[in-house]
Parts: sequence; C-alpha cells; structure tokens
Amino acid sequence: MFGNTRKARVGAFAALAVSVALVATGCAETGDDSGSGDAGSGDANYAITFLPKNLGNAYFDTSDAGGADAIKEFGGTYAEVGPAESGPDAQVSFINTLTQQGVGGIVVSANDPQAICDALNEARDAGTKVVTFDSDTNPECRDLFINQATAEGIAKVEVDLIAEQIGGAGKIAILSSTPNATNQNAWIEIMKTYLASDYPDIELVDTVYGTDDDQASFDKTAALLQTNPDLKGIISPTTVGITAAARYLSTSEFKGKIALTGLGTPNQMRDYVTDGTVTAFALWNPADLGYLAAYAAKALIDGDITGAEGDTFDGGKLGSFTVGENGSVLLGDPFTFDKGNIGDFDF
Ligand code: RAM
Repeated sequence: MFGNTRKARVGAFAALAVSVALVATGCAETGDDSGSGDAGSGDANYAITFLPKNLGNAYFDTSDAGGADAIKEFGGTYAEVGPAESGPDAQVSFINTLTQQGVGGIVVSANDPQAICDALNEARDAGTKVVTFDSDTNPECRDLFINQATAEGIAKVEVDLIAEQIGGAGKIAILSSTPNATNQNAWIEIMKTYLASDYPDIELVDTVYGTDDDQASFDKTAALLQTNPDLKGIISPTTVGITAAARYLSTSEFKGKIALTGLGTPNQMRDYVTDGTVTAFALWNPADLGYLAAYAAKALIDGDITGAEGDTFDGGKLGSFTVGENGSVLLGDPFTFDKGNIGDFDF
C-alpha cells in the first residue's frame, strides 16, 4: 500500500538516530508569530496546536517537536497546550479555548475515545480541522487519525518480547496508562487474544493503571510485585509506565529476575538496558508521528483531502501517504531496541 514511500520513512527514522532536538514542555510556538488565526501563506489558516494526553511526558515532547518542525517547514504557527494530568475529559477546556481562538488545526492524542468528542465536533463545526494521533477518538469526532503502527503489530511485538524473556511460560501482568486510553486498551485487547492463541503457558494475572504518572506507575509496580510473588514479567505499553517500572526494578531484589518490556523511549530506557534491568523493548519514531500529523492537518486545511479512504497527501520528508479504513493513516512498523542498537538513537 505504501510501497514507494516506505524507503523514505525508514530513512527518516535512521536520520533521527543522529540527533533529535527536544523542545521544552509547555506552550511553545514557532514559525509565523501571529499566534492564532490566519498564518502562513495565502489564506490558509496554518495555526496548528498540538494537544498531548498530558504535558511533562518525554514521548509527547518528541512527537510535538516533530510537529513543530513540520509546521515550520510549511510556514505555519505551532503551539502546544495540554493538561498536567491525563484524565478522560482533561482536554475539553483546551479544545474549547482553541475553538474560540479559531485555530486552523488541532492535533490531539485522546485520553478517552468519547469524552472529548462534543468539544472536537464543536471545533470542527467552527471550521477547525481535527487530527488525532497516537491515541484516537471515535472516528466520527475527527477528520483523520495518524496511527503509529497497527495495533496488531504493537501488541505482537510486546507479547513476543515478554515470551522470549520469560522462556514462554509463567505469570505476567500489564502496567498500563489510564483506564480509558484508546491506544493502550486496543493493544491490551489484542495482546490477550494473541497470548491465548500463541502462548497458552503464559498467564496474564493482572492489569493495573499508572495513569501515565511517574510516581503512580512506580507505586503500582511495587504493589504488583507484592501481590504476585510468583510473577515472571511485566509488559508496560506506555513510555511513562515502563520507565517508572524499570526504575523500581533497577534498585530492587527483582532486578534481572523479573522481566520487563513494553513501549519506551531509548533515552529514558538507556540506563536500564545498560545495567541489565531491561533486555529489549519497542516503540516507533514519535518525532515522525508528530511530523506526519502536522502535514495531515495541513492537507485538510488546504482542502487537498477530506479524510476519505483513498485520499493521498504529501507528508513532507516522509513521502506521500494514503488514507486507509476509518480515516486512519499508518506511519510504519514498531521497532525493537536492545543493547546492540540503543546507542544509535537519541530521543
Ligand atoms: C505514553 C503514552 C502514549 C503512548 C506511549 C507508548 O507516552 O501513553 O499515548 O503511545 O506511551
């Protein structure tokens, strides 16, 4: 489907290995400095605001910096706003403000598939284009979803990694983000099915939620190990969760004994891979994800696409992309990091 653009995307991931500039968390703007309203060339309103699940998460710092790069390339105005904590409707007030400001596009990772829908649809009624990325809403609340990798691919890589690390048998638990997160919940459902079909000797005994909060995730890890003394491994499909769990394990008696894998950023996981707490984990390129989401917003704002299946748009340095089923666009495949390659990445 993306045959001729595949090379460009892989190339961009490799280039990222050289350097990624992280921007400070908070409200940042680049490009045209007119704030909200019309920006960029001609009449197009390229004021595009990123709204992550919450601020203070290195993953979103990187994804949104990718968005800022893209917006700078096409001469728009980048901004980032977001809640401190990832509650289901914590993003509503931010969306309402952006609607009042008349931004051209909102790029949002949803904490809940439905809770922000009314606010997003009001924004759309007022002319704002809505792109979800990373974690989707229900499809009727946005124009496009930029998906990092297929949910099947993400679930499979994590289950295969834990299976390999615990020798294919034993009790495992999942440390997730928030209970309502669209992305984690979709991955967990598929993990359960895949475990049942391919790893009958692995038993998923518990799923707990660290709410993408570092301390809460750390505490949930401690509680999991106390409640399940015969646990062999933990999958944490969140960069916040896996980092907190690794920190807990690294100074505990469980270091090197309890397997930990999931989705993490190389910079946050580097020390734990080096010290033997973690063997391997996965992710995609968050900067590319944000970059592509920004270009998707541009294509919608320009009226080049409506988000219909088969629409094709320009993804800047990543090449051209085609909208698939349910208005979703696929970035690529998940990638596995281990001690052999983690040194090649800086994000
Ligand atoms: C956390 C967030 C995000 C997820 C990554 C893997 O940063 O929950 O939504 O995609 O982990």
